[in-house]
This record gives sequence, C-alpha cells and structure tokens, in this order.
Amino acid sequence: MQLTAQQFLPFDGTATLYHDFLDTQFAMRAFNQIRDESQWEQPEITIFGNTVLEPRLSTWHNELGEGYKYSGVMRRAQPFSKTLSEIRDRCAEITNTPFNSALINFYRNGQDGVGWHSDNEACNGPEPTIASVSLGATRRFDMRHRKTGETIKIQLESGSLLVMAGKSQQYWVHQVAKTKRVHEPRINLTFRCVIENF
Ligand SMILES: O=C(O)CCC(=O)C(=O)O
Ligand SMILES: [Mn+2]
Repeated sequence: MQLTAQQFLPFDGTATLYHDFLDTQFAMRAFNQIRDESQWEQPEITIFGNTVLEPRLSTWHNELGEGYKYSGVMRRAQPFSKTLSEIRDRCAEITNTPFNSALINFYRNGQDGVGWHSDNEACNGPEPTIASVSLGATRRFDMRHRKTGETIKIQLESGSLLVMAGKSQQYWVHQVAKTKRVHEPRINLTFRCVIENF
C-alpha cells in the first residue's frame, strides 16, 4: 500500500508525516495492549539542579538487552512484545532502517509532556532516523530550529507515523508541550537504531 507522505522541515533535515500509517481499529487495539502490558516507569530528571519526576511514564526496549542512557539516567531494557515488534517491522520497512530499540512514552493527559530536546544521544549515531508512532489522543508536536528559531507545529493523530531523519536532530529541537485542552491519554512509540558498544 502506498502511503501519503507530508514533509514539514524547510531545511536542515527531514520530518515526514505518514498520516494513515495504522488504521483506527489497529491503533486503538495497540493503545490498549501497550497500556496494559507495559511495566511503566517514571524516572527522575535533574533540571538546573532540581530533581523531579518526568511528567510522563515510559519504558525502554532493546533487542540486545542493553540499557539506555537518557539525561544521565540508565534505563533498564525490556523485551519487545508481539504488538511492539509488529509496529516496529512496519516502521523498518517504510524507512529502510533496522530499528533495534524503542522508547515508549505514556502521556496520561494534557498535564504530561516532554520539554525541548533533540534525540542526539551518542548511541543514536550522527544522523539518526527516528520513527515516532502515535496512539490515542492527538497532541501537538513542535520543532524549533536551533539557530533561526523557526517553529513548525505538527498535529500527531492516532495511527500516524512521523519520521525524523538526516540532520534534524542536529539542527532542530522538539517538544510535546503540556496543554489544558487535552484530557485523554496518548502513547508514543519512538523506534531507534542504537549503535552497539558506542
Ligand atoms: O511523544 C512524542 O511525540 C515525542 C517523544 C520524544 O520526543 C522522545 O521520546 O524523545
Ligand atoms: Mn525526542
């Protein structure tokens, strides 16, 4: 099946949205399954010397059984479930990338979010392809250029796939801002190809 792709970045990397990546029913089933089967964690983060809990729940999955260092915190690796593997395989096919890891985020409602950052950890390699699948509530995803300040806003609906590639992690930061308007939960799967023994 040929999916329609929409490009969002004007320069310095790509962000491609496949709006109808998963059908509505499949996305809803995957949401329920992943919500119920996951062993959710809520790691602490230190921002400007203050230690707080991350405003979302998450899990880290890696086929090589390796942990993941994120904001200085080592995450334990969990296995890929059947649903997660199936979605990962579809992402791998579209992007031609052998994803071996996934970070799953669970935004309980609009009061959960993720602040400005880029997925530029060393283990992702210099120009990583990141496949980001959304399930559940629609949330706005913002990308801001580090030098020009140009900001792009993308609505991530249930079943959509956003692929960030090229120099996007070098030149752009991204966030899912907290909002009072959203009351429903959302799950986001970000597939990555982590380099071994980096
Ligand atoms: O929830 C999202 O759409 C983005 C999550 C994200 O940026 C991350 O996990 O690095
Ligand atoms: Mn990210």
